[in-house]
Amino acid sequence: MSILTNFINGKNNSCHPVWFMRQAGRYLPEFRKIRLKNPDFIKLCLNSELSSEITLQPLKRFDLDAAIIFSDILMVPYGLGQTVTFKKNFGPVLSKFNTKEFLANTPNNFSEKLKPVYEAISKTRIKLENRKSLIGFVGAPWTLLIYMISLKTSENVLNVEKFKSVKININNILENLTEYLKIHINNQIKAGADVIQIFDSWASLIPGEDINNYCYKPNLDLVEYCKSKKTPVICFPKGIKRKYKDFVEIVKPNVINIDYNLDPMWVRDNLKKICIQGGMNPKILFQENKKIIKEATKYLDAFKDRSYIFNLGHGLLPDTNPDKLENLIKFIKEKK
Ligand code: 1CP
Repeated sequence: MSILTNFINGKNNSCHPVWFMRQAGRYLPEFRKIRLKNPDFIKLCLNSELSSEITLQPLKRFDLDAAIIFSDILMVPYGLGQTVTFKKNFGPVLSKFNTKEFLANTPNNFSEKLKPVYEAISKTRIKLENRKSLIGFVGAPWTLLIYMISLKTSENVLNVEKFKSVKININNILENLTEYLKIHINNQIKAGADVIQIFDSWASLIPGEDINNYCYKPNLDLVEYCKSKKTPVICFPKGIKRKYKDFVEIVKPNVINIDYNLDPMWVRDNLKKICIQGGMNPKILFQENKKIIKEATKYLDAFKDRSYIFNLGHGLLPDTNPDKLENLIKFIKEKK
């Protein structure tokens, strides 16, 4: 078993494992070099040789305990037939999604379209040291829907008009999406992923009265699915504030990734008996090393008697200096 799975299962908790969301990406010059030659992001994700190479880039540089497969949560909408492009300085743009058609039909080439993702996982698993984890992931159904039917405005708030116009169908769409996500999770596990992370990056946009149906329920369904496959699962319901407590009690993932808006002391006292991951604001990495270490220590101290996986409260930002990350990783590793 890998360091991370052992740790999550409560074996050898004498150190804090370390990995970073978006550790494979734009802050690394070696990634930017590949990206420059591959302007189509989806095509790059479907190039199993290159996506495996990119996955391993951060592990060549740093003493990390896990790799996360270089892919994207939007590969699922792609697998379901949407075209996905990335507009510079704007973000993802998806073609129109016909929800009625989605509910009526079964796209049968879903796994086939995503095959290169699974091949990338298999290739990476072979090259990765045995004791290192390979993390597979999915976007939670609500977060995918946000992108699939443009449910948020460019100011990152819920598009209320749009939301009202589709509300009647949302439960059904989320349930349908969940079935495809299970297929995607299972394919990743079969290919060699030994941990799954579920990103609910836009859970904060769910109106209060709908949090159970749109967040807890679909996450629970996916968590139970991962558990049935004997694969540890990490949840990240970003931005739901103190509802993290209900989330943990209802969904019961193996690990909960906290975001940077949560006070680590509140987390320690309220999210009990669960392995915690992350928390530090990725913007801290723009400060000088001393300040970075001070902030990291805040998290290590808060969780010193707990199972704690070091990570951030959201993904690494593109302007992060890799040297500062290296310094931070060395510090965490020496703290053991
Ligand atoms: O070079 C580029 O322009 C592409 C930038 C990029 C990268 C490196 C995108 C576009 N996606 C990724 C990879 C990616 N995305 C990974 C790879 C593994 C790793 O973490 O190293 C993962 C796990 C994701 C997951 C993802 N994609 C999320 C969930 C996590 C989060 O950041 O909240 C979301 C919301 C997306 C959508 C997405 N993909 C890319 C963009 C620009 C966006 C929009 C949101 C954003 O700007 O972060």
